[in-house]
Amino acid sequence: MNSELISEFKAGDNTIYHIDHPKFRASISKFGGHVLSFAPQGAQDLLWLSKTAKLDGSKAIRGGIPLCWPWFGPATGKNEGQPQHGYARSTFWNFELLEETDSKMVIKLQPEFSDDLALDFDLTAFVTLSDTLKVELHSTNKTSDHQELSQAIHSYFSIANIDETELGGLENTEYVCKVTNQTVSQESLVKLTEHSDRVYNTANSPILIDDQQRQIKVGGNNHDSVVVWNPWAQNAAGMGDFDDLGYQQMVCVEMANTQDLNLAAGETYVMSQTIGLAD
Ligand code: TA6
Repeated sequence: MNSELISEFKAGDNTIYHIDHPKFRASISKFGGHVLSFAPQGAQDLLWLSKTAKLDGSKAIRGGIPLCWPWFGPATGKNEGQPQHGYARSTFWNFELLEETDSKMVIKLQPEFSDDLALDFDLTAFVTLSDTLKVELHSTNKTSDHQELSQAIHSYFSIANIDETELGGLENTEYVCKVTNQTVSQESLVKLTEHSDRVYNTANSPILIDDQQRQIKVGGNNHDSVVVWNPWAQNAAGMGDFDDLGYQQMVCVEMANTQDLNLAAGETYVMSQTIGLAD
């Protein structure tokens, strides 16, 4: 990408682009098509990145915005035995700078999937950066039959302290707790106090992340679920790429499709997440 505002850095086999624009700062990895950091100018990073994340292309990057596609979670059915969360986050992507103005940048991203994967879908992503960040996934069913798609924009948000943080926008919904496999009603603000892995069956938007120091606004379009995750101490310590105390400064809020989304032959489906500081 050719811009005076973009500098390139190598990390092993990976290339990371750093952008310093009048409206924002960001970094994006070719490996995973993965936004690693994003901050409106004058603000602290909205995204959390593990201090022990692998950035060299050796494994999916822990933090920022991993893209879970063309399935979310464990591979099931005909995909059984393939990687959790699919292939998009562990593939190199090509970037094209579509637009650069004083107010924003638009980048088109396309994954270099191996033909051997014989995927049922094509994927193109668009990242629009200004004082907000929008990640948009365009999935096209390239087969001649209906195909099921699940996906998540699996964003790790940076917070001051999980013990001081509440999530708004999920009141009066239900979620499936993947820790206990129970369906639970969510009547008030979300406050996490232990390992939490929740799939809220809702298209609610925006979700507000309030850590008592700032509010991050997480909007979405065409999602049918909101996933909330914090591994907590024991699980964080058990992941080599998750710094042990990092769970105290992060929460995942993910726009996702987990409710049996089916695309007709040739159909394109667009799901997006937009993040920024609440006014
Ligand atoms: O989004 C929550 C989740 O599905 C959790 O179950 C947990 O597995 C998390 O994703 C991270 O998955 P990963 O494969 O990146 O370790």
